[in-house]
Amino acid sequence: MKIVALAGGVGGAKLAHGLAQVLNPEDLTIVVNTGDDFEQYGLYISPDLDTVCYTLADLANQETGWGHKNESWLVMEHAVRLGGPDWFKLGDKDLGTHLERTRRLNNGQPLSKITRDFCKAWKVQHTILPMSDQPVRTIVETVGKEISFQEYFVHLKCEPKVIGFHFEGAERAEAAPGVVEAIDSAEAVVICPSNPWVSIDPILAVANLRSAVEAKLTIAVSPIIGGKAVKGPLAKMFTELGIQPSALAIIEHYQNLLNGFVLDNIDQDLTKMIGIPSITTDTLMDSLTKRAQLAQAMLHFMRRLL
Ligand code: GDP
Ligand code: FO1
Repeated sequence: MKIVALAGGVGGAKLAHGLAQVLNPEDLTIVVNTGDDFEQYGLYISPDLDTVCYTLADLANQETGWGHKNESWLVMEHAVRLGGPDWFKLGDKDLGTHLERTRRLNNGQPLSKITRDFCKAWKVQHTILPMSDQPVRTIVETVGKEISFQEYFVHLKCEPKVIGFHFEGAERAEAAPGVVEAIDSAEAVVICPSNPWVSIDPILAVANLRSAVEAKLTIAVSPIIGGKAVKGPLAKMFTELGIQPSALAIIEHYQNLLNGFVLDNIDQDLTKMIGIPSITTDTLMDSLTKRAQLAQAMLHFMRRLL
């Protein structure tokens, strides 16, 4: 069964990893949010792309949820001692990724090609693509101020109250080479349990990507379990936007895009209020086995819907 998964960082990478355990390389393409990308120390950083690639390469730092495993911090320590910014931590191994990616970008290579080359070097067999080769930047709208994504998320620790989001450059951006082709030839699209506001919406803001998804059977997994986010500011964002955080709010968010929905066993009571086919299962991916089990349950569900 050919699948395209749309993914952000932490939640997206976990399900993408599960899907990679149960699908052959030619049957899975993971399209990753690049709205979080920014420059620090003159280097191009693509956090979600790196989280997904490192996770599938078994190089991810499990403790932080971002960055490279077995990390050391010598370069950053020296730079900070000289007055460099310290709020965004770049480990030594991770810096190697950013250095080489920035070098290639400066030589005119597109992000999608660089990602393909890096995945080959990391022996990642499934296809990982950035949503676009053109810049799309998530801007967080807060009272009286618009804030760039990493400034909001990492520097300000998600403290400002959000009133909305927009995605600079999305109207001009096109899906990266291979993205629309992968969606067109897939049997289904999986929206990973990523943050809908700042991980999935930037992907869907790329017009030709969204219209390709609209033509497909599309299934989402709820990133909200029992009214709470597993990690990160998602529940806080919903509340600040005047919406009660719940799995139902996720369905509402994706409106007419979904043909099926996966929610946690804990939220069993909500299923009678869902107007589309749904399954409940254990969606908390706190082990490698549980990532694969959730992916397998989704495949069964999607086969039933096709
Ligand atoms: P980010 O870009 O690093 O913020 O990562 P994502 O947007 O991909 O994922 C963040 C979302 O993943 C949060 O809203 C979490 O609630 C959700 N999440 C993280 N781990 C899990 C999990 O094991 N199961 C489910 N259902 N959601 C998860
Ligand atoms: N998140 C943090 O909360 N603090 C950091 O210092 C930090 C560094 C970092 C370095 C590389 C990378 O790829 C990601 C990093 N993140 C850090 C993750 C952060 O960028 C966000 O979790 C994502 O953008 C949200 O998807």
